Amino acid sequence: MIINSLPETRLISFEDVLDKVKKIVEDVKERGDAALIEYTEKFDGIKLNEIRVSKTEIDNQSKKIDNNLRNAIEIIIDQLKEFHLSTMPPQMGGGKNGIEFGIMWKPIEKLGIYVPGGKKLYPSTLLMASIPALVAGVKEIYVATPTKGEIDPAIAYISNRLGIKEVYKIGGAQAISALAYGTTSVTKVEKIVGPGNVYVQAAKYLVSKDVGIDGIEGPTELVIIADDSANPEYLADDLFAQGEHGDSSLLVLISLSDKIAKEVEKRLSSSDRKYYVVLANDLKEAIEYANKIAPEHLSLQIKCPREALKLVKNAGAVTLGNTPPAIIDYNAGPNHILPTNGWSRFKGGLTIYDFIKPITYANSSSPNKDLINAGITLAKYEGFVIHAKSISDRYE
Ligand code: HSO
Ligand code: ZN
Repeated sequence: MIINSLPETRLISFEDVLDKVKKIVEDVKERGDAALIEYTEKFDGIKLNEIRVSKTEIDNQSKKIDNNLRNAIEIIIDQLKEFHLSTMPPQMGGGKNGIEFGIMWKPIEKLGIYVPGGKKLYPSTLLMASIPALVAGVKEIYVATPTKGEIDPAIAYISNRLGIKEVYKIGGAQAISALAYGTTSVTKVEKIVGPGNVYVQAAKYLVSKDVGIDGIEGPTELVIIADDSANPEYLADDLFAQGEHGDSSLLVLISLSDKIAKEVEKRLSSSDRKYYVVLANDLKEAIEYANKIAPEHLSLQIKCPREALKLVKNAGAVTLGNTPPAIIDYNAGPNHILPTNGWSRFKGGLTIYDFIKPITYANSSSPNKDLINAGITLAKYEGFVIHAKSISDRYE
């Protein structure tokens, strides 16, 4: 079905499942492993003897991947590392009025990564979450992923290769609660990142009062801006590609050319899922539409993508010109864990900055007199006389 208007604002709607998820989260928090085993049997149909994947199983499963896949994973690890290393913060700080100030970046200690299972496998998500964390200096990474019995060979290989501390065969809201609060088998972490279905996202929302989360990720979104330099075949491919994630992916083509729009519509018409195809009068208008949607992936398949990039205000990740958006999903370097549901208005995709915290410091033996007095004056105005005294006693 083709809709020739812009999509309505989408809202993350997990209200329907929130009550159910709350019960699961609280049950796991209270009963730990026993609850995890029950929910895994109920929802995943798996009877777990061990929640934690044994070293032997990880070793055996990782041997099952062929050389071709192993080489692919190695090349991608290198590429992702390079991207994240290129974003490391420089030494920051300086001084003014006799005060030395600065920032010390410290990694979080224990990280939980949720790797979705279900109909599709997501070893790429394990790479996308763990590599920036490792580059940031996170020492302990714990992974929860639902299985069909045995752990996926590619996930096992990556876990071994990257030194993941533990992998748990659990999914859904129960896995998020276990990582947030800890159980006998599952280590409690400081932050949980990774995409997942509506139950996983609702659980992340609930535990976010106690642990850090990366955000609430909804279904995949792709907005393409195309002009007559674009190839309709590729445009349709890109839309079909993100449609592989399921029926709720948001797929939009903003076309500057009537001819291109018609060509793409022809290709899309065989499919019964929803596509949005809209015409824009000029590039400025097209970018305005895209900024309004604030998509997860934005693709600029136009003659002058760099110029257009400067006008982009809201997007998770952008691909320029003929670059396929799927390269972000796998092998370009930037993350595929990105803000959805219009959240790119106020946040970006996962980077090393999700795993390091700025700890600020100040140091001075002899600040400037005016600065000392300014502090004392403001403290007294607020009625904090001892604050004022503690400054004046030192420096006056
Ligand atoms: N397009 C998804 C990521 C993904 N695609 C993983 C394939 N595997 C969200 O950016
Ligand atoms: Zn994708």
